[in-house]
Amino acid sequence: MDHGKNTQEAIAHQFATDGYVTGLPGLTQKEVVDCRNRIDAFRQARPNDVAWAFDIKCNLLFDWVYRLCCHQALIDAVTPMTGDSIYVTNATFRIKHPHSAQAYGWHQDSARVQVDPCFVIVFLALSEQTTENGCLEVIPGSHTQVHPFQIIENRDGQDRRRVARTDNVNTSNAVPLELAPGELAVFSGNLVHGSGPNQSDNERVSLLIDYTPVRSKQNIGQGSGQLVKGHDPYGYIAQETVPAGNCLDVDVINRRETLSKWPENPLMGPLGKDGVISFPDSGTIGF
Ligand SMILES: O=C(O)CCC(=O)C(=O)O
Repeated sequence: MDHGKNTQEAIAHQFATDGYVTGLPGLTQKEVVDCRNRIDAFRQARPNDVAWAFDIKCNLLFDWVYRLCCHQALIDAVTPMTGDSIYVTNATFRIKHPHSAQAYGWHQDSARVQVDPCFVIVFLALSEQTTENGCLEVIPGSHTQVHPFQIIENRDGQDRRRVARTDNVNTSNAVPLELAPGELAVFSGNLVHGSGPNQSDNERVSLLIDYTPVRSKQNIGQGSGQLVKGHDPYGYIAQETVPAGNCLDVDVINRRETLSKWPENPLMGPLGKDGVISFPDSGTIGF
């Protein structure tokens, strides 16, 4: 995608005001089908590994996910907001089966660990996203501060980890982000967002990717990421490696080492008093 200067400025302006932009072009239909085939092949081959492998930082596990994160259309979509030098600091699949209760209550991804300037999230539609199938919903303009929140276990969404949920959200101006397969929404990591269950007969498939400017600092701990564009003269963010293949043992061990070395990130939150590091992991591959 080649945004003209005016279009880029308009996108950056809308993002600054509302905290999101939506309906941007992303993948071709062929690229969507290729991605869906890879998802299905993994699910068929390793059904017991899906829950942890498609969760936190799956860009460290799958070479094809890493390549998607580097896709020019995605990089072009975030650059007006991040600037020219960017890390990918997370990618997670969010797949809702037909008629599943899987849902994400209202939250800000940056609630527990704040990042300044905040990361920008690409929501990549890998299927149609509709109100009926539980598309992403956002609260325009809610990205200017961190709102009070509670920590809960979200068994209907992110199994095996604790998450933040925003208190008393005024949902009267919530906007559902309906998208066609391949399209993108881009939103601030500070934006209040969530989504309901899938009440349709079709699967809702999406990938969320966090893009963090190289100049960003966390208020707690140190972030880590893959430098996907430009240069990093600051060194605030630790360098992650690129996956070797399609969730090979070496990739699993690498992700485990990365999450153990830099455990405090917006998804995992601050370390508790006990200092125990906990994240969804294979459990079947020993060091
Ligand atoms: O996929 C969705 O609808 C929302 C997912 C989400 O907000 C999250 O994983 O933090």
